[in-house]
Amino acid sequence: MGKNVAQKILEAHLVAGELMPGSEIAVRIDQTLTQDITGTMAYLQFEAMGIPRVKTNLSVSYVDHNTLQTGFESADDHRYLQTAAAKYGIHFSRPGNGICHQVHLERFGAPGKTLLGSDSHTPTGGGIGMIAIGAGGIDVAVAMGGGPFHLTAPKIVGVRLTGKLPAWVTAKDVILEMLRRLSVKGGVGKIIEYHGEGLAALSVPERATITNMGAELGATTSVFPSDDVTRGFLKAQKREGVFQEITADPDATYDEEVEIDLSSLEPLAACPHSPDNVKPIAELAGTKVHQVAIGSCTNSSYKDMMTVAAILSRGTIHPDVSLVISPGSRQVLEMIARSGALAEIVHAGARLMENACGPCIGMGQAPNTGAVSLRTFNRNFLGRCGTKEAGVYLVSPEVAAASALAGEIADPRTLGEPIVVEEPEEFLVDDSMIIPPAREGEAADVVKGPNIKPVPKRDDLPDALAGKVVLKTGDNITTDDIMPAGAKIVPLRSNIPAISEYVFSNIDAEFASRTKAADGGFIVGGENYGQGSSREHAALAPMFLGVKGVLAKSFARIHRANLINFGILPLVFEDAASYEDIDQGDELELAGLASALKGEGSLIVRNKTRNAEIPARLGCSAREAAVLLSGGLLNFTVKGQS
Ligand code: MIC
Ligand code: SF4
Repeated sequence: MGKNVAQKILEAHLVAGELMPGSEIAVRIDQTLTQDITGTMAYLQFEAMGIPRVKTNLSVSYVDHNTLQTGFESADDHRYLQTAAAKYGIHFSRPGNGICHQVHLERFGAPGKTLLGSDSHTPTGGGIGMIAIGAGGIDVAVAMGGGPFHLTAPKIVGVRLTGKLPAWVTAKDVILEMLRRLSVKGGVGKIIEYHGEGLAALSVPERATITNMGAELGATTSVFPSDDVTRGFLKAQKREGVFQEITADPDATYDEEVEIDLSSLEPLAACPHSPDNVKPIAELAGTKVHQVAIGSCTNSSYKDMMTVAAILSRGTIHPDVSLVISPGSRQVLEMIARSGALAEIVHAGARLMENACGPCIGMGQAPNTGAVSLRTFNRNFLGRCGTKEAGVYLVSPEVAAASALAGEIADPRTLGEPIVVEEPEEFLVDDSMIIPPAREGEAADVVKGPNIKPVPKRDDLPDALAGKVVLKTGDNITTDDIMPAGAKIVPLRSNIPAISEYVFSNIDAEFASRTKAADGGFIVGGENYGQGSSREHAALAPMFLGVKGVLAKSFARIHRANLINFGILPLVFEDAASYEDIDQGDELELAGLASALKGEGSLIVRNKTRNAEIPARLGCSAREAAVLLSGGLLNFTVKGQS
C-alpha cells in the first residue's frame, strides 16, 4: 500500500512500537533545538544526566525569546547557554541572529529528518519536509543524550489543497481557515499533512507559516512534501546538498481527509481571545486599530517583510496606530536593509524591533488599555500581549500593513494592484553568528549566574495521595494561564523557586500561597487543559508548589507529557459530567496508584467533602507509568531506564 510523507519519515526513524494511531511509538531524533527560556532547564537536565556530549547529528541552542535583559538574569542565562553549548557539542545561535524557527528553517532544516525542539512551534520545520515536533526541555535533553522520543502514534490527516490563492490572500489565511474548521483542539493526536496540486504555488516560508500555526490546532506536527519548491529554497540558501525528494505515493491514504480550495479563500482574522475564533476581514473592516505588530516565527520571512515594505511605501501610518516590526532573522533583516525596503518601513513610521520574539511573548510593546492590536503572530490568548484589557487579532502581514495605514481593520483587497514578491534566487548567507561547539577533548568551562538554580525533583510516587482541590478551572486553559510569560516573569525561568510564585497569577493571585499553605493538592480542569506552549515550567513550577495531580476532561499533548515528566498525575474524568461533582476546596483521596498504573489505569477519586466517588483514568503507557512511579523523567533517566 502506498505511503504518505509522515509515514515515510516516521517509519525510517521508528525504534519501537508500531505506527498504529493510538499506540506508543519511539522515534530516533536527528536534530534538536532549544531556545533560551526553555533551554536553561533543558541543559541543566542534560547535565544532571551525566552525558558528556550530545549524540544527535545536530543540536542548536538559540537565544531569541528574552533579549530585553531587564536585569542580569537573562544575560547570565545567555552566557550559561553559550558555555554549555560549547562544552556539550551544540551550535549556539547568538542573540541577534533571529527567531529559532526562522533560522532553523533557513540554515539547518533538512527534508526527511526528525527535529525535536523545546518550543511548541518547532513544527515550522514541517514546511521543509521534516517531522518536527515540540516537546518539553527534558524530552529534548533525553534526545540530545541519544534517547528516542516517545509519543502516541498520531492519526494522519491529509489536507488536499486545490486551486490557487487569490490576490491578497495568503498562507496565513490557509491556516486560519484550518483553525476555523477544526478548532484549537481539532488537531490533538494528529499529524496534518498537506498535499494536492495547490502545493506547487506555495513557497517554503509560506508552507512554514502553515505548519508553524498547526501548533494552534493542537496537532502533534504538520508536514509538507519535499519537492522542487523545497529544492529551490535550499539551493537559494546554498544548501542544496541536503535536499531529498519525499512525496506521498499516488495511492497513499490518510486517516482523515480535508479539502481546501485555495481559490475560494479570503483574508481572515482570529479574533480575541482564541486562535480559532476566526472571521472574515470583510466583516471586521472599519474596526478602529491602536497597535499593529508584524513579525514572530509565523510571519517574519523575507517575503513577508518585503510585502509589508511595499504596502507601507504607499503611505504613512495612521496617527493613532503604533506599528512595531520585528524581522524573523538577521538574514531577513540584512536583506531588507540592503534592498532599501527597510528604509520604506522606517519612513512610513514603523518602530523597528530586534529580530527576536519580542511582543509575541509579551516582552515589551504591551498595547494600551482597551486597545485593538493586530498581530501577524500565532497566539492571542487573553493577557499574553501584556495588557489584559486588549483585544488581539491574528492576521496576515498584508492585512496588518493595510490596517496600519488606514487606522482601522482594512481589507487589503481594497489596495488594488497586488504586490508580487518573488523568492530570491540567492539568500544572503552568513553564519558568523552561529558559534560551533568546542572540539571534543578541548577544555570548555560552563558559567552559571546566581539566578540559575538546580532543577527540583520529586520523590517516588506514593501508593496513595490526598489533598485539597486548590483550583478549579474551565476549558482550554493555556500554559500562559498556568505559567504566564512577559518581561517581569520570563527572567525567572532558570529559578523555579522564584518563578513558582507566579503560577496562575493572572487568574488567581493567591494560587501560589494557597497551594503552599495546603501542602499541595489537585487542580481540576475542563477540555484541552494546558494548550499552547511547550514550557515545562507550567508543570515544574506547580510540582514545586506541591501539585500532585490534575483532573481534567482532556489534555493538550505537550502539557500532558510535561506533567508526567515531572511526576504530576494527568487524570481524565471517565465521565465528563463528573466535573460538576467537584468544587474548589474539596478534599480528594486516591489510593492503589501503583496497581492502577500497572493495570488498565482506571481508579476512583474519592471526594471526601461530598462523599462522592469519581471514576477517572490515567491512560498511561507502560513507560509513562514507570516515569510517574519514579517521580519524573529525570529520576527515571538517571536510574538508567529509557
Ligand atoms: C510561546 O510562543 O508561547 C513560546 C514562548 O515560544 C513557548 C515556549 C516557552 O514558553 O518558553 C512555546 O511556544 O513553546
Ligand atoms: Fe517566539 Fe512567538 Fe514564535 Fe513563541 S510563538 S517562538 S514567542 S515568535
